[in-house]
Amino acid sequence: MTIDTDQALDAFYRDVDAVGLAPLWTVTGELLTPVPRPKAVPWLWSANTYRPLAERAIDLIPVERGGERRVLSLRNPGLGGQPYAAGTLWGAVQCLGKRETAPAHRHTPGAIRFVLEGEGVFTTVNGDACDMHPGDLVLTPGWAWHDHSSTSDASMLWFDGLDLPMIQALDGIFFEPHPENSQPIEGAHNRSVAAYGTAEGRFADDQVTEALDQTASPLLVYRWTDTAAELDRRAAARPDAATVAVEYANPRSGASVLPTLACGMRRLVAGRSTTPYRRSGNQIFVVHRGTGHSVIDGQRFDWQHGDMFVVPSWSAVEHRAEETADLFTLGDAPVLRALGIYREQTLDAPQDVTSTFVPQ
Ligand code: GTQ
Ligand code: FE2
Repeated sequence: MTIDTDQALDAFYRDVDAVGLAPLWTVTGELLTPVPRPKAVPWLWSANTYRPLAERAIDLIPVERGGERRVLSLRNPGLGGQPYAAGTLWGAVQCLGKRETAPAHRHTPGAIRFVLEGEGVFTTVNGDACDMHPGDLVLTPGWAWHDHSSTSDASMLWFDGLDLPMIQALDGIFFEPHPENSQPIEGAHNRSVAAYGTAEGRFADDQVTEALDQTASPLLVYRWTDTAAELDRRAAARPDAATVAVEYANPRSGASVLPTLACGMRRLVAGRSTTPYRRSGNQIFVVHRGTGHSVIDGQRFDWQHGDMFVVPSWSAVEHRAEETADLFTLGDAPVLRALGIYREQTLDAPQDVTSTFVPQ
């Protein structure tokens, strides 16, 4: 190219930039990648690390209006300091000390709780007080009033999953505090369990494939005892399987528990490796029971009860339990499915392990 053309090009790019335009052709390869390139990286937060910090937070930090919740969020180091576990998913540890109440509020992001340890807390969701026990899944759908109250002398820990970053990306965040610290409770506790707790269709296969349901499941609590019984049944029916899984389903429609979020539980038989796969959409895993490891994009992540790890979109993943394990999973696949862009792939061979993750 001649000097004239070089100068003309430089001037052109300056003029384009100066008026708030950007050329696509210089960034096409970064924008239209052959496969998803999530900024979030595979990562693990160990219970041994977060548990003592949660206990210190209980001693140091009151739960008050404004702050609203005593929550430590999973901050993925790939996301440049944003407090998100993955590009679309919020993951966190929430703790409540004895006899405390986290004030009532509502917001457009939907939330799910998976209980890690402790007893005596209930979450009130639009007037229905939902008792929480370890292994239970509790839903707080978008725009539902919710507050958490401890009735015991022990503290309690649970995992929070929200679609907050997704709703944030859509510029759809609305938030409102309730006029009272705790909302009124209507009738007996666990009304949604009384109405739907034994409903057909509250557990679906590995992944729900129904069309999007714009409403959340009317069943707000999925008890661990029921989930465990369902997994036992599935494992008994498939004695040769290395893994069985359920997805928690909306018993009314067969869709995912929330319009944006899918929750599941995967049981891993000790000493058997699962088939490696990739899926579009992000996933957070919470280890409910057992020990083992997962290989994510060639990196080995060892885990035990209470550990949480992220499998970003299109990362290759396979699992292996040392002791029979149950892994709770949270994912955004319902959104990709609703938009017709969901993809998955089974890989032919186990991954080569090239490194081992060292938890912080
Ligand atoms: O418990 O209401 O982890 O509003 C983040 C935002 C929990 C909650 C979180 C929330 C909550
Ligand atoms: Fe909330």
